[in-house]
Amino acid sequence: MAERTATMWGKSHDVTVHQSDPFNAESSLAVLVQEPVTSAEDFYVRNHGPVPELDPRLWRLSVEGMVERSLELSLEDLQNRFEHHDVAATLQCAGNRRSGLAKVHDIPGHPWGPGATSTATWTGARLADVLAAAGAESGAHHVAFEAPDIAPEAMPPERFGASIPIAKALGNEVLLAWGMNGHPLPAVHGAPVRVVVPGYIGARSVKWVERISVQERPSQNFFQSTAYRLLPPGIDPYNAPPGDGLALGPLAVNSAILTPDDGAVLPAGPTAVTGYALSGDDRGIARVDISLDGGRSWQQADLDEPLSPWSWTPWRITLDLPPGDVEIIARAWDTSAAVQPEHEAPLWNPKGYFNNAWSRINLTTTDRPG
Ligand SMILES: Nc1nc2c(c(=O)[nH]1)N[C@H]1C(S)=C(S)[C@@H](COP(=O)(O)O)O[C@H]1N2
Ligand SMILES: [Mo]
Repeated sequence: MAERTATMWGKSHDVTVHQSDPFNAESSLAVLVQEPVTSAEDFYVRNHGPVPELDPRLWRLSVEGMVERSLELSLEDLQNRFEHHDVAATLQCAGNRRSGLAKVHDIPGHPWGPGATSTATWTGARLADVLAAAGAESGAHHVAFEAPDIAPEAMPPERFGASIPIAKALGNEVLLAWGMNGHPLPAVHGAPVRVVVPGYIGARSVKWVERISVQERPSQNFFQSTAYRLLPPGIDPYNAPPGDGLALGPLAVNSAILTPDDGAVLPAGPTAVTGYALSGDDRGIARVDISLDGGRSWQQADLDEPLSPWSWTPWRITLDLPPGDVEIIARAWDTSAAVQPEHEAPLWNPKGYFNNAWSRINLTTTDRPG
């Protein structure tokens, strides 16, 4: 069943399906490491409701609120009236690595590993250009997005929405994207047009966007006011009122070990270890440290040049693994000198967001042959 749904949405057999309906799937770690850009068939999917299958000829985008001129744009308008831009950007769900937090204490929601993240080259118009055409008024502080998919988890059920501060919305990196890796956006990723907000949690990159509103306050939508908020421990995540906790925006510095697999059995000796590192907003990755002795000593991984300031930094290192049980630890530093914290327990929060504790895998090595 899960396999069938994955194929239905154009996904490869390598993705891990967490839910068939709504469709939610995590990328394979071994596949993520192979290319700096993730193919559409291997890109993770996070849906809160059924995928709306929209006719691109009938789709319209309205731009309204605190603007001098409201706009109603067809896909042709968007493509003909505005310059086209390509941005390589990583999307990452705020729930990425939730499974690690759930081991500390129960958390409702999909037990995502480190594969709720992927990178694509997005093609579209700059949100800033569209806002300039509408003429945002002074006094506007937020830009809200709304899509037609109805999420049953909101009470009462509600369309998916989000907002970002206007300063972010005016950044050159924020796109209204119709293309993904040189192809039209697939339905499951938001066709005909989605917002791409690089450096922010994935939830702000609203798929199937059809309404943009320039406003004084953040969106009142469930996914801005109630979900995707970091709550203090001790709060019931099902009954927290709107406005509780802090609304998540820019991602925290994070990394993951992609290969070898956690739990692998392999020969001792020189072994290639690979992963990704990513930070929030316009912060880059400065360093990735690797430890084989629980964090007493560290060596530095080699960093690949990221495709853009908005995409992850793949890293690699060859480690001489001793025979026996081995734990490999990775931690990333970003360009603001923020570093991943050691433990998951102090990061625990009722909805399981922002697990950026040190990444760890445990291996068993067998004696070198001969
Ligand atoms: N309309 C709409 N947009 C959405 C969502 C959704 O459920 N509906 N999920 C969000 C979340 S939580 C994430 S992490 C990203 C995932 O994007 P992807 O499915 O293209 O990987 O889309 C975001 N945009
Ligand atoms: Mo997400």
